[in-house]
Amino acid sequence: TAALRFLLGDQLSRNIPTLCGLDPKSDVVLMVEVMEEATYVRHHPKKIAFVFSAMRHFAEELRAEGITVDYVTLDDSDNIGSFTDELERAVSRHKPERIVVTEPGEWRVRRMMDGWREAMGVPVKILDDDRFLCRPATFTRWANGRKTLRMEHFYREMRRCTGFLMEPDGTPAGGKWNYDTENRNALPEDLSVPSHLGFAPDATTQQVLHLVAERFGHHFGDLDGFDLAVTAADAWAAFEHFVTHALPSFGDYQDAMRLGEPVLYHARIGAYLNAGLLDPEAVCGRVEQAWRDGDAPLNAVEGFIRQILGWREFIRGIYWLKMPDYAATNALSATRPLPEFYWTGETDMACLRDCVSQTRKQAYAHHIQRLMVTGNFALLAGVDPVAVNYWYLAVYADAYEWVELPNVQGMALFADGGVLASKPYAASGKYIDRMSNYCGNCRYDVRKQTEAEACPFNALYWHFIAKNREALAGNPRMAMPLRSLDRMSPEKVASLRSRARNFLDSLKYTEPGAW
Ligand code: FAD
Ligand code: DLZ
Ligand code: SF4
Repeated sequence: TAALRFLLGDQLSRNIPTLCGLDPKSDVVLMVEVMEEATYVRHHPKKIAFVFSAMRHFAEELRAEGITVDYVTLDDSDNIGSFTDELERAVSRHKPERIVVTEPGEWRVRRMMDGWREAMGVPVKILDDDRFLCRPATFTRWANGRKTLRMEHFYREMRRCTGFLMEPDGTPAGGKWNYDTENRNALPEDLSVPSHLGFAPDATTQQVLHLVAERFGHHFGDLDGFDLAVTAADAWAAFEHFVTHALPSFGDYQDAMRLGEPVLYHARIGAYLNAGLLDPEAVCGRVEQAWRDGDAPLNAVEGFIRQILGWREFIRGIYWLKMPDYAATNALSATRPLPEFYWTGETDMACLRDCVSQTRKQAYAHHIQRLMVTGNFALLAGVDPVAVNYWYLAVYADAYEWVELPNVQGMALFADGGVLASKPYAASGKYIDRMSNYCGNCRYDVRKQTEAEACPFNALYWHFIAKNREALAGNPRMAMPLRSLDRMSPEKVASLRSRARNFLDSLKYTEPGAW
């Protein structure tokens, strides 16, 4: 064998650098299902099934082109369970002249890869992952010398250099860079939401579902009802369905939540993008085309492109700029264990119950649910970032550390002290009530503050502001809540804080490692 081309489970793109210049006569593509990747956190069974099935389908597509794929399944009796061990075994099988890989998404795996250069006894070529629109080195150059790193500045640079939604004279389409002020509507009660395209499992997926049920059935999450796309063609069909049916209202209802409706006007393509089944540039191009064809308004299209060209790329840039120290930041000294209801869904708080239960069923929640319900609660309650990160990395089908960690550490928990966000996204029950119909279906009363039946988010919010007042005092964007706190009577503050403490004391908690 000339080149052994090692392809990871989130690199399922035909144009991945690993496969560039492949010679079917002399090269072998290696793909491995390994216990280490399936259990470094206890992933949701739907996520494992998605990755394995997408890997198997991708291998079949390569074989159909006449490429030799050496595919090691999880239940292969010789499988020794880790990337490094399986690569070593493959090297002794194929005796390649060189190994070719593309840099991985995670720091953890990057460290392994750096070790391969010595361990494998053959040259290892680690290629840049050019499926992203901004390379880590370019991001570092952009970041160097800036006092603060803000997505909005980065995003404008990205718009300029890619040309997405730009007029020929270099101005942004429609005259504004950002239409977010038009994107914060609550969902009218009588509005029926669009359907989303799901896919019945084929024979390959059914085999995988069987394997996953047997090996990982004890992980948090339901396996039944699996309907994710597992090929690039189906992922694109799901995305096209979104473009036709949901994109036109994506902007208007981006922040809305409704009981029992997990997806609303979102695309549900995170898992497809992150595994390589969809290409971010193609997705942005298709959405821009919908606007140029008059099929979707600019506020929706700009809002959607900003999520991918702006947020997704910015988040990845922060990850590689700040790792490995970033994972250990804890600016607000949060130490509480994770409440048990994150794993059981057993709570009287209707918002949290809905978000956890749909997460268990579908390995999915949309951004505002992740940020303003489960994330906000963890922030206000002062849950240890390590425990919160474990949960987010395990439960979502689109979770890989490069994108999960900055979103949790920086956006939801403010654990990085403001590297990523200019203020903590802390909110009382009022925000959840404005953006959802949860509160009307809840045992707690969102208008009450300190009574036993009062919405816990209200007291927790003021408890959080009071507890972290020193850490937040220098932040101009926190001046308003801090002033409101100062205007409250000491008795009011004391009763809010005691309500918060009593509520937190009444919860059950999980110890690390319990899941
Ligand atoms: P849509 O709302 O339809 O948006 C389209 C796409 O934009 C998404 O698929 C995603 O690729 C991109 N996008 C949107 N927001 C972000 C963001 N903040 N960061 C990066 N990309 C973004 N996203 C992940 O892909 N993996 C994660 O593990 C993950 N963990 C998160 C944890 C927390 C606490 C928060 C607040 C956000 C997290 N996100 C994560 C970002 C975002 O919530 C998801 O990308 C989104 O909900 C996926 O659903 P969708 O495809 O329907 O998104
Ligand atoms: C997420 C995942 C899982 C569950 N299993 C595998 C696997 O068995 N084999 C594989 O190649 N990749 C898997 N992945 C994706 C990897 O964890 C991912 O490639 C690394 O985290 C680098 O981002
Ligand atoms: Fe959530 Fe409070 Fe509303 Fe209940 S009342 S759904 S706990 S925000």
